[in-house]
Amino acid sequence: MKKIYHLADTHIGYSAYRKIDEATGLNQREVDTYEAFKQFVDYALKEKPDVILHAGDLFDSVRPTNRAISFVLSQIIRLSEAGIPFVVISGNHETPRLKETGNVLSLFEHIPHVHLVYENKYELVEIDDLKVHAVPHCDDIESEKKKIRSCDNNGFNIALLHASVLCAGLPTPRFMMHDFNEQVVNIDDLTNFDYIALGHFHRCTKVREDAYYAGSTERFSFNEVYGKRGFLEVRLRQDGGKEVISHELRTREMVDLEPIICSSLDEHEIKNAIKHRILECNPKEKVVRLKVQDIPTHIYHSLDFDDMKRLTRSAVHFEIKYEFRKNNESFSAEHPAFRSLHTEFDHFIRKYTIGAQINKTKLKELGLKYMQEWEKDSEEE
Ligand SMILES: [Mn+2]
Repeated sequence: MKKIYHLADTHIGYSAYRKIDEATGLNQREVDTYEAFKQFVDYALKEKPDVILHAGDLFDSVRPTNRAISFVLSQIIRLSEAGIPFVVISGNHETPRLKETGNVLSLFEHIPHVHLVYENKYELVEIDDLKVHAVPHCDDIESEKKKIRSCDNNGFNIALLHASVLCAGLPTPRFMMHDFNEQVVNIDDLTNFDYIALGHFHRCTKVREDAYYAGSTERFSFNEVYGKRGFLEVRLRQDGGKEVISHELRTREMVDLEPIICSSLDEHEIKNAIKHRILECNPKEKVVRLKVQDIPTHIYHSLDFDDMKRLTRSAVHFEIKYEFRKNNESFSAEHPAFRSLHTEFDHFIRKYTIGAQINKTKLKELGLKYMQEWEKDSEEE
């Protein structure tokens, strides 16, 4: 029996939002991605798989920081010292557009038991009786993939790719990330493999009986809220039997709250709904998004941003996204006292004589500019 760990899309070096991890002084989300990868390595050292396959996007960018590189190095060395073979292909995130830039993965050459595939072409990596047919992100992934031939011998054959895949029954590429330089590859001709280990799509997915996306080890956007994060354990038996087990990693909670639709709510109800949603989700240590849809601008301007800031302070990130109601500038008698600051100011300038030398248009522009700056500041604080 062969025990293989398949992971992908660790995106080391990613960082987001403003929250700083107190222990390290580093961006909290950057630390989170480190933690997820370290958890995986800890697990591997304990369970000792025969091989680890990383299906690309080990790093988040072509030029990760020294800190990110040094972190990955320390983890790869732990695996190397334990004698666990580690195969990694370059994904679209770390592959440079220009070859002369050089690939960051090349730094890990010469570490025992580490196999790096980043040369823009198909390569075969052999580890005992296991053949890993590796296709990194490359300019012409379709033709590189065609070079793969499963060698029918006594050993095991695995294909390792980083792309959005197409296959029979899936007429359109369904595993797109919509990020830069994304490649699409058809896997219909990849038959007679014991397993196809895929990277790029961040949600753990069985594409075909023999082909899986491991998914990412952390969440990198609100599109990735759903589904567990972790890695796959693939057990291949000599008789051709196979078992795929998913292992979840502990990651930070990311929540996309049910949007508040303001259409049929009055000002009081809108304010209550926002407060209620915030308290209800218990934002402590979480990454949260709340959409407030169809909110009239004058109500938005009367929100208590200081109070909302206080209520969401314990979150790693709490994002409130406002979508404003259109055509709401015709204020009826319903809300005479709650016109927005903008409207009041505009009204003031038009109605009153402010002095013969004052350019009203200029004054209005300046006033609006300061109000916008102030609003922006109070949102950012
Ligand atoms: Mn990718």
